Amino acid sequence: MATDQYTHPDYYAMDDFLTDEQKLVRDAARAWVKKEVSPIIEDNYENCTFPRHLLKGLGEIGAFGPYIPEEYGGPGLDQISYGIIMQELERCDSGLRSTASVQSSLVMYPIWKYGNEEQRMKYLPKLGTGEMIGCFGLTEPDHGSNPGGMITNFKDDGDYVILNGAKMWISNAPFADIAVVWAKNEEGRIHGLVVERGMEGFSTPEMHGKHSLRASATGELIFVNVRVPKANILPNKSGLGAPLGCLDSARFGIAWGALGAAMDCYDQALRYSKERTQFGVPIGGFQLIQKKLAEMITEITKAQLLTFRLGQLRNDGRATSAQISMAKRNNVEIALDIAREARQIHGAMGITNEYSIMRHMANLESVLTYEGTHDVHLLITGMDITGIPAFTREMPEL
Ligand code: TGC
Ligand code: FAD
Repeated sequence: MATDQYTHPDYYAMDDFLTDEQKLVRDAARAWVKKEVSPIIEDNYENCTFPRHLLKGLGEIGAFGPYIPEEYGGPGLDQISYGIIMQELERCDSGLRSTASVQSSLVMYPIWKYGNEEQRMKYLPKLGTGEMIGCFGLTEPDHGSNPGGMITNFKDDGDYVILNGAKMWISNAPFADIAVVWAKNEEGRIHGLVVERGMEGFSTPEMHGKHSLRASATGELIFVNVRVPKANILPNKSGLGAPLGCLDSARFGIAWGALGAAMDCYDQALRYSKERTQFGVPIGGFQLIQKKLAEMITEITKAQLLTFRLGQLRNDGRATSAQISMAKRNNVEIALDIAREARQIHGAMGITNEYSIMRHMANLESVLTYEGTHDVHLLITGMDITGIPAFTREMPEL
């Protein structure tokens, strides 16, 4: 990949809204990404490997649990700082952000919010530094958009429970030390359990053949009569609302992150349009190229405003799940549209690994689907404004 020359677009002076601390967080994350990740990410993407040597650095820039309080070893930052870090990571690669958002929102968040003090002290400090890596098992082979139908289950066995079932499409699974797993008890109630690598009957085979998110490791979680100590059950929340609460946090980070990918594509397209000449003039002088660029910056600016306001609401504890869904859905959609337009502006060069655009485009196809598909988020908005859920339909007579 060519040298990373990224400067972020800020057409409406959004920087004026950031505190000095938020700017410092951003600058540290950006400098680290440019120095440590940009030079190697194309190779990892090509070889379909996650750069595990980066885990310690991710911990050092505060990417693992930015909002976890200092008493549990976290940096104690606000939600906007969390969003900014996810944006800087995804500006480089969605897989890099995936690793950080799973660790933060889907592993540290439930242990912090639903765990007891002993569980918090045992896991959070090590997860914060990257010494320990976690994954989150909600999706099953036959239950993706409808996680409430899950069949993974556990039965009582004295001081233990016996866990059986399988999870699929799990980010970080192949190398995770622990998994926060969602499973039903004998009454059919969903609980979160911390399953540790090495427990007998627990395996994490890697999934292969992805054309998207190739620099992120994805795997299965398989449980065959795994004896999990009852002490590993997260005691403070159960029911489907527990994993969905984690998704709120992760989707918030994705809204910021996907916008980062969009900003990177725009930044490259703008630069290229001034450098590349055809018919004796820079292509940026053609009206049709300007239309693409002008529409890109308009969508980016609207998304920046939406996302920043969501950050304020989240900081105040007022962001609703539906508001988060709207931002996740909008920002991934505009990012994909912008990646496609930026690819066109680069002509043939746009399909090469000299530029990150095609990698962003392929990655964003996963982002469009995970953490709630594009259409599920639209239905969440629909339900919020009408009060009528449209997720299920009576099976018609055929
Ligand atoms: P529904 O009846 O609507 O709700 C069940 C209970 O949950 C509550 N609830 C929420 N609580 C907190 N946050 C939310 N966002 C919530 N949404 C709903 C709700 O109030 C209810 O509580 P209670 O007390 O009344 O029982 O549930 P439903 O079965 O009809 O499903 C609704 C639907 C479709 C929106 C939901 O299931 C959904 O969001 N599906 C999408 C599944 C999904 O997003 N999976 C993501 C897996 S993790 C992942 O993709 C990680 S990728 C990570 C990476 O690499 O970055
Ligand atoms: P399905 O639910 O089968 O959906 C198929 C299609 O049907 C979609 O277009 C969907 O929008 C549509 N559809 C479904 N229900 C409805 C409805 N009611 N109305 C209208 N349309 C509907 N999961 C985890 O638990 N942990 C992870 O770490 C994780 N990481 C992932 C990493 C990657 C790279 C990917 C691709 C996925 C990951 N997932 C993870 C899984 C992800 O959350 C699911 O893929 C997602 O929730 C969709 O489920 P599905 O793929 O089974 O699609």
